[in-house]
Amino acid sequence: LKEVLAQKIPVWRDEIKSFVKEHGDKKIGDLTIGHAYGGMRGLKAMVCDTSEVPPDKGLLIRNTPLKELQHTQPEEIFWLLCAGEMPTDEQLADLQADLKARAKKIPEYVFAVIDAMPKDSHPMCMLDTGILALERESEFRKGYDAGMKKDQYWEPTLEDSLNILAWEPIIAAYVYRRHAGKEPFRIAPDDKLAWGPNYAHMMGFDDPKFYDLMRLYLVLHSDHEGGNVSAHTCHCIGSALSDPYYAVSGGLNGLAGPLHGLANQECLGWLLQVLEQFKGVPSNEVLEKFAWDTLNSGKVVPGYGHAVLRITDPRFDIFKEWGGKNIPEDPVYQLMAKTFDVVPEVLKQIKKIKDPWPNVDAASGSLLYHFGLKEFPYYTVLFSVSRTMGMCSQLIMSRGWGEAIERPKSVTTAWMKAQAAKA
Ligand code: HAX
Repeated sequence: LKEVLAQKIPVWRDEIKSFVKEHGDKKIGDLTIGHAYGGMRGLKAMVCDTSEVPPDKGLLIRNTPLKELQHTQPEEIFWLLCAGEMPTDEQLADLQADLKARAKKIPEYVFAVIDAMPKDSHPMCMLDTGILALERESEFRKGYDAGMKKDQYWEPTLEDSLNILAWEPIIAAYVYRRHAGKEPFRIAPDDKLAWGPNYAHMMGFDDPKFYDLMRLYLVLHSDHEGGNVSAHTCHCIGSALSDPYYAVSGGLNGLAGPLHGLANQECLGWLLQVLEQFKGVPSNEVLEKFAWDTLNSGKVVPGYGHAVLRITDPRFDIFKEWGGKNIPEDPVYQLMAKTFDVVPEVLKQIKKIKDPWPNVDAASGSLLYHFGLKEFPYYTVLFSVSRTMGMCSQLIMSRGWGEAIERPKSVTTAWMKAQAAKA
């Protein structure tokens, strides 16, 4: 991968430099007071080449629709995100062997750091802390301290990223078993397994169907362009040349929010509450009333709506299809599928909601639950392991083309009011 990037990055860097030199003063949008107070929604103010999310299509990874990538391995996706093309079989095998070799070198102190935390700390907090603790290993920081040149920044960023990707499933599996009180907390990796199934194995699962679900899960959550909270946070931290351990840990802290990655935990909770209250899958009418009750109590219906998408999230479709093929009789799966028939019709009646359709988090939990992964505070950790591929590839790209430190200008409400009066 490093050899491929060493060919491509200088070309991309020159292309971007001369593009910005020639066109840097051209306008690409208008900024309003609404943007500044409204979470900068839709504002085109950053660049991400690894993936994009057209509102009417959903995720494209390097221009390829996700549905065309659903049978791949996550390692292939990481390669695609970084290099812009799929690896050959030989390249994939090389990357997989590299990750396995790195996994063997995980520093032991990370487990002691996690052990110092209460067992009921949130699994996301344990994961983020573990990654941050490993910052001592950063090759980027060592290179920077030794005076590395700017056009070399991407190389140790790649090195750190590969170490994080090799170590994170081990830490995440440890967090799972420790949080759930499943001894032994550590299960040794199986060298015969690829990255995704190996993660499942270290968590203590050995069902081939679950291996395939884990593969799919890691593919589907890998990236979602640059402006979402986790990617943007990681990017912002990285732009200060903080190394990938700082940046990825920070990005994952953002993923831990209920409006972002934690929605999968919330969504499964919502489905289970329905099942318990109505002693099974209720009728459409009952489900509709339950959705209204949720909304009327001031809560969001988790798993529905999106800041960018205006269609059913293709990631939801892919998961739903997988469930239909593999676990069609499961009651939580059936309820999840039924909710899809009912909830959008309810949300469409609320004018302010721009997207009434399900996002990825509406489906994933029900599938995990079927296979006995019932500790739903853990679900966002799975999301994190996958999303680290996106965050790391975005960091490698940014360091590759020498992106500047982020520093938008903030203004006061008094300034805004004066501006409004002038306008
Ligand atoms: N239930 C109830 N109300 C909702 C809603 C939902 N599912 N989706 C949006 N709304 C509300 C918003 O809360 C907002 O209300 P206020 O103006 O009173 O604050 C209004 O509708 C307009 O929101 P929007 O413009 O349609 O959506 P936003 O871009 O502001 O927010 C969210 C997008 C994903 C945060 C939002 O749809 C939501 O809270 N959904 C439920 C939580 C969820 O599923 N999050 C996961 C999203 C995918 C993801 O990032 N995964 O990691």
